[in-house]
Amino acid sequence: MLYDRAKIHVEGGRGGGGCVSFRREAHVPHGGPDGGDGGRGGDVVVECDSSRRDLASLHRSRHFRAGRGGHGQGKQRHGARGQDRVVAVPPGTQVDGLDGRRYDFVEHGQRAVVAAGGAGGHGNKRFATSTRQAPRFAERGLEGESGWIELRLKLLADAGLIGQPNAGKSSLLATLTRAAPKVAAYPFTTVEPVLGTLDSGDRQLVLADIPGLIEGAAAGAGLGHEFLAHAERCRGLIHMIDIAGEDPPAAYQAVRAELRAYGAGLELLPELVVLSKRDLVPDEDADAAVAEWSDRLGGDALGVFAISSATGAGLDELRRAIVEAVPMEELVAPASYAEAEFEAEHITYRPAGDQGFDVERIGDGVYGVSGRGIEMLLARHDTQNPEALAYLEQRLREIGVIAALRRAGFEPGDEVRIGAEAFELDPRE
Ligand SMILES: Nc1nc2c(ncn2[C@@H]2O[C@H](COP(=O)(O)OP(=O)(O)OP(=O)(O)O)[C@@H](O)[C@H]2O)c(=O)[nH]1
Ligand SMILES: [Mg+2]
Repeated sequence: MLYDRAKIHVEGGRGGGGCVSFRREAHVPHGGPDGGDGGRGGDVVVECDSSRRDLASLHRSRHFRAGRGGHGQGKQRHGARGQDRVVAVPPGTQVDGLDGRRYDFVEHGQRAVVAAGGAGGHGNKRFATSTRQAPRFAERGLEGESGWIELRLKLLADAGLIGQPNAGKSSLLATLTRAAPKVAAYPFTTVEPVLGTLDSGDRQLVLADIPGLIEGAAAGAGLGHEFLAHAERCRGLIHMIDIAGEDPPAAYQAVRAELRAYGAGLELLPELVVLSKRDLVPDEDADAAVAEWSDRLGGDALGVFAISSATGAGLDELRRAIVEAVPMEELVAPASYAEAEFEAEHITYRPAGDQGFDVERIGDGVYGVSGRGIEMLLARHDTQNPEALAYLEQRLREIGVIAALRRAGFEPGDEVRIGAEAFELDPRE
C-alpha cells in the first residue's frame, strides 16, 4: 500500500527561562545581577530524503516535538538551544505549513522549518537599570509554534499512463519496464499508482501507472480521481484506449473530460495516444484506426500508436516515441506547478509586528486586555513575583495600556485579565 497522505502534529520547543542570579565574590557585599538568558527552543524541520518512498512512517508516529531550550544560569551563562526534530519525507512531498505556506520537496536535502521553537527568556542581568540595580526577576521562555500539518506525496514520474479500467495500462508498464503490476481481466485491478523505469540506453524515464478513470470520476465514480495528483508532476501523458473496446472515441472523451474536471491543468500536458490490444483486431483495422485517430486529433496529440502488450507489436516504435515526446529539460507543466514552487527559506517567527491591543470592561472591577504583543509580554513574566509585576506595570504604561484602562474606567486595585493571567494592578504614578 502506498501511503500518499499524512497528518502530523508538530511542536517547536519551548524557550528556556532566563535566570535570576547575583554575583557572589569574596569581599563584595552586593554583587550585581548575572543571570543568563534561556536558550531558544528547537525547530521541527521537514527534510527531503531520497531514500524514503512514501509517508508510511508518519502514520506510525504522528507527533513531532522539538527539544526545549536550556535555562539560563548564573555567571551570565546562557541556556543551550533546543534540539531540532527532523521529519524525513520522500521527494515529491508537498506540505501545507501552519502559516498556510506550501512547500514542495523535490530534491534530497531540501529543508523547511514547519514549527519554530520559542524564544528564550532574558536573564535578570538584562533588567538592571540605574534605578533597579538588583532585579529579582527574569523572563520565561515562550512556547514554540505548534499545530497539525498535512503532507501529500505526489509521485515524481516523467510520464503517466492514463485511461479507462482494463485498457491495458498495467500490461504496458510490465512490458516496457521491470515493474510487475497486477494485471487482470476485470476493471480497477490497479488501485494505487505503480512506478516503473523505462531504460532507453542513454536515458531513464519513470512511468507511473495510474488507476483507471471512468466518467464521473471527479464526482467519486469508480475509484474517484484523487490519484491524479500523482500525474500532476508528469511531463507527458500516455493515454491508452482499448482498440477492441465498445466505443473507443467515447472512452477517450470520457477520460479527457475527467482530466479537465480534475482542475490542475493535466489536460494541457502533451499526450501520446495508444490504441491497445491490437492483436484482437485484424492488422488492417489497427492501421486504419491509427490513421483515423491521427486525423481526428490532429495537433491535440503528439502521436497515435497501435500496440499489443501480448505480442509485442508496435512496442519498439512506442518506446522511441515516449523517449522523444517527454522533454528532458523543458517543462510543459500544468498551471498549478508554478504556484507550488519550493521555498526553503527559514521562516522566522515574528511576534506580531503590530503593537495593537484592545481594552474591554468585562464586569465590575474586571478589565480584559487582548492583543498578541501584550499577551506575549504577559506569557514571559510571573505575575506572582512583585518585582516582575512592577516591571510589567512599567511596560504596560509605556505601551499605553494603563492609559487605555483608565479611559475605560479602571481604578487602582481592579483586576486585569490578559490571556490566561488574572492579576491586580495598582498603578500609582
Ligand atoms: N489480448 C490482449 N489482452 C491484453 C493486452 N493488454 C492487456 N490485456 C488484457 O486486458 C486486461 C486488462 O489489462 P490491465 O493491464 O490490467 O489493464 P489496466 O488498464 O491496467 O486496468 P485497471 O488496472 O483495471 O485500470 C487483462 O486481462 C490483460 O491480460 C493486449 O495487448 N492484448
Ligand atoms: Mg492496471
